[in-house]
Amino acid sequence: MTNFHIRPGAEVAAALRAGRPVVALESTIVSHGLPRPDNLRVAREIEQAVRDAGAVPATIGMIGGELVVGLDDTELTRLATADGVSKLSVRDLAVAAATGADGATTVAATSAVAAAAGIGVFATGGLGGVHREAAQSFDESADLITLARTPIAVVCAGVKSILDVGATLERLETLGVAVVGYRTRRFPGFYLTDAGFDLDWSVDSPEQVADVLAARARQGVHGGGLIVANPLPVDEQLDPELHDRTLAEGLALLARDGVTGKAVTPFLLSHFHSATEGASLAVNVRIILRNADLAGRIAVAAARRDSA
Ligand code: PSU
Ligand code: MN
Repeated sequence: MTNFHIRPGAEVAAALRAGRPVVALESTIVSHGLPRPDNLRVAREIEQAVRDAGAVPATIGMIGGELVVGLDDTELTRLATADGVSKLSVRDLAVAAATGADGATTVAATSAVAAAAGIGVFATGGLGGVHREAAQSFDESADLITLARTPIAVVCAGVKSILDVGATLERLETLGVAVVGYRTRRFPGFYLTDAGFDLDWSVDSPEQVADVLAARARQGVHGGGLIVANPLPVDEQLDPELHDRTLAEGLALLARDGVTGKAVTPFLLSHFHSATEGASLAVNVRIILRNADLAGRIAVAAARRDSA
């Protein structure tokens, strides 16, 4: 069990004490996943989407070595605009804390910290996963192994389409991470509605997700995460042809520039944003806002169930 030293924001602390619905949000999409200056505006809109759904947003990040659950607007601005904000996965948290760093938490780090803070629902854009050619590079996001160990529901639009989606689904199965489609039996591909893979399970409502979470707790399945895959409607996805072309270019640039490790994901996302002249950014923002809304409604349903 983790024992993070966490500083909850005042509103989040009060909500958790009172059993009110809270949704965790990550900060890596803000500092590394979205281009400036849109990133700060979008970060605020994500929080507002959670509020509109009836829950309290808790954006998680590290400020001067302190893990904050529920960044205030000054802190959010700092992570969105300062230079030298590190991208923090779980393994980085102790080093960053000890050195007094500013850092943005990935899906992995956000999940681990949120669960330790007692938050059960988390919204993001797309999960990390197995990269293409991972058989040579061994590049698999720590998001997967962390979700195998962390009891949290993550609402996402599948995994980023820059990844090997089939291999990622296989790894999720091996790692014991449950995956349900939200009103679909096809796994979404982030920018694209459908990544080309079937899902075993589909749920129809926030209440049904809350039922799943309650059943897992009753069964004693405390270990792992639940992925709620929420696809974009077809008419809102990125043009698939533009998507495929941009991805091929991005992968070629990645190889040319020798980009590896944790720089891979931000590099490809940034290539998409510039090469599609903002089209992928608009889609990315829609994805996150829709996920924040659904996560908010799931948190409300779960809180209602707990207090019944
Ligand atoms: N999804 C997005 N934008 C992002 C990410 C996901 O739409 O920036 C981030 C998340 O924080 C995720 C991380 O955890 O990318 C995965 O990085 P890596 O592949 O290096 O593990
Ligand atoms: Mn990686």
